[in-house]
This record gives sequence, structure tokens and C-alpha cells, in this order.
Amino acid sequence: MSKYSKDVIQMLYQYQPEYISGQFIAEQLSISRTAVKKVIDQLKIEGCKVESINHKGHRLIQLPEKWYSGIVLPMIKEQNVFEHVEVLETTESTQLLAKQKLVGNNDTFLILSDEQTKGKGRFNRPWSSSKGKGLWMSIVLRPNVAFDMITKFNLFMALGIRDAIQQFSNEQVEVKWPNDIYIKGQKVCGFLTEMVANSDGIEAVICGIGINMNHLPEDFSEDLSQKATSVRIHASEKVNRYYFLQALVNHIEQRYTQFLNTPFSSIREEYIAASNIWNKQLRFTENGKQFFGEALDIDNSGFLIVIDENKEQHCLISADIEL
Ligand code: BTX
Repeated sequence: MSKYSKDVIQMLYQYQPEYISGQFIAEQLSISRTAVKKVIDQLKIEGCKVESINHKGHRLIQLPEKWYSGIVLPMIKEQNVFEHVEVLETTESTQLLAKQKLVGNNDTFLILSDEQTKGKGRFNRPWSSSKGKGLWMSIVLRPNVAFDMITKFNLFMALGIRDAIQQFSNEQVEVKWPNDIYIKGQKVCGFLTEMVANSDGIEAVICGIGINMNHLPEDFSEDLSQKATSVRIHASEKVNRYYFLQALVNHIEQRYTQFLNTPFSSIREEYIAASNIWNKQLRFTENGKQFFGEALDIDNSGFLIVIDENKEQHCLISADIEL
């Protein structure tokens, strides 16, 4: 990617639907018109829909499929939650990178990658993050709260992510307590919340979010084909990842404000109604131990109340649940 492509695409994005001349772009970026033309030709080769008309200039007629930091940055900045944003073509894991980048500063930020080569789920399980199809990102926030609020944070984020996916899905989108989002019994998203804390409280929360966006059924590997789905599979058309990202950040911002200002009890009913774990036999794994049972309730602290086959009640803070 050319050194100037970020700036050129940013200008095209910010001026859309207007045309801007090559001369104007060249002046703003202090480069030659030939350099501008080269960048625009390259953007077109990469699949950007840029219309160029003699004596009028260039305009972006549609948001591209590929991630460009020149578009993501101004889009996210409008929403005020994150101080900076990093957009990568590939990385091992945005979560790993976010944990490295939060050290020695107090910034809030978002890292997005088109592909992860070693995406991770909970307990170090692999998270499949193929190129171009999904939304693989980690956010770092700095809530000034005690470390035991992390569970509550995760519950609010679940609803934020659910809300965003629901905006694009024709089918009902459900939360599988505590870390997954499902559509019609298949996993469309997995997320996890980690933290860095000291005795005064939380220094940073790192929330990693993986959403299968434009996968078609044949895009999933054999082991995932029965259990995974994508937003696209349940939407009317291919999802533009920029519009989705904008909606997601918007919902995250709303739920984050709610998390900071209200107790879990204020969203408890909503969370229960959005959950897909009721009235069925479930297999639970808690600290390596397995048992079968039924979910009864989620209490005001966000703990899951479960009754096992021996009629014994459990109060779970986190667990693996198989539907
Ligand atoms: P989890 O441990 O609940 O889910 C992992 C399990 O989900 C895997 O064992 C596998 O069975 C299944 N799985 C793997 N990939 C997919 C997929 N693409 N779609 C559906 N099911 C899948 C949930 O962990 C938390 C996942 C967080 C992923 C994000 S992506 C951005 C950030 N970076 C990173 O490395 N992780 C997070």
C-alpha cells in the first residue's frame, strides 16, 4: 500500500459524495498530481469504487470492502470513545497486541485486523479469523472501578454486541451467557474480557470481539461448519463492515455509559430475555468439572443460577455451556 493511500482515501471519504480534483488532493498532501493518480489507480485495483471524471475530479461512490485506516479513523473519531485506532492487515491476535500496547500509558484505543493468524478464545482455544470476512478487534477502556466489576462489564458488552448484530440480522440474535452471541443455535460471535488491575482498581479492560461477518456456510472449516454462522447468512445482503463497525462502536459506547452509571439489575430483565439458555438441558464445565443441569435465573450480580441433575443449585460466575 502506498505511503499516501491512507491520506488520499481519507480525503475521498471525508468529501464524499462530492468530487475532489487531483490538483486539490495534491495540494493538500503536498505531493504531485502524478502521485495522486498513482494512488487512486492503486485504490481502484484494490477494489475501491472511485469514480474519476475529467474536469470534475474523483469521488468515493461506495465504502470499500477492505479496511483502510483512512476511513476507520475519522469514522470512529466521530464517536469519542477511543483516543486512537489501529488498523492492520494481519496480526497474530489483536488481543495480544492490545495487551502490549496498553502498558505505560492511560489511553483508550481500538485495534482492528483484517486477519488474525493466532486468534484466541477463552482458555487459549483457537479463534478462526480468516482474512476479509470478519470483524476481529480488541478495545481497551479505562473504567475507574473496582476489579470485581469486570463480570458486570462483560454482561453490558454482551448486550451492546447483540444490539449491533441485531441491527443487521433478519433473525433473532441471542446471548449465550457469558461470552457468546448466537443466531438460530449457531455461534456468530465470541468475545472475552480481560483486565489489568492493581489494589486501587482496574487499570485497563481489554475486550476482544470476533464476529463472523460475511462468511458463507462453505467458508467455515469442517469442524466449525455445524456450530458457526455469520451475520451475512442471516442478513438480506452482504454486510459492509464499515457500517457494521460504526454501529458496533455506537452500541458499545451506549452500553459502556450504562455500565458506568447503572447497576446490572437495570438491564437484568433485558439480558434474561436476550439469553438462549432457558428451558433446556445443558452441559456445564466449571473449573474443569462437568455436570448436566438447567439454567434457572441470572441474579442481580450477573451470576447464573443453575440446578444440576441431583437437584443441587450452583451459582456460576463463569462457565462453559454446551447447548
Ligand atoms: P471461546 O473459547 O468461547 O470460543 C472458542 C471456540 O469457538 C473454539 O474452541 C471453537 O470451537 C469455536 N470457534 C473458533 N472460531 C470460531 C469462529 N470464527 N466462529 C464460531 N466459533 C468459532 C470466545 O472464545 C472468544 C473469542 C474472542 C475472539 C476475539 S477476535 C479479536 C480478539 N483477538 C483474539 O485473539 N481473540 C479476540
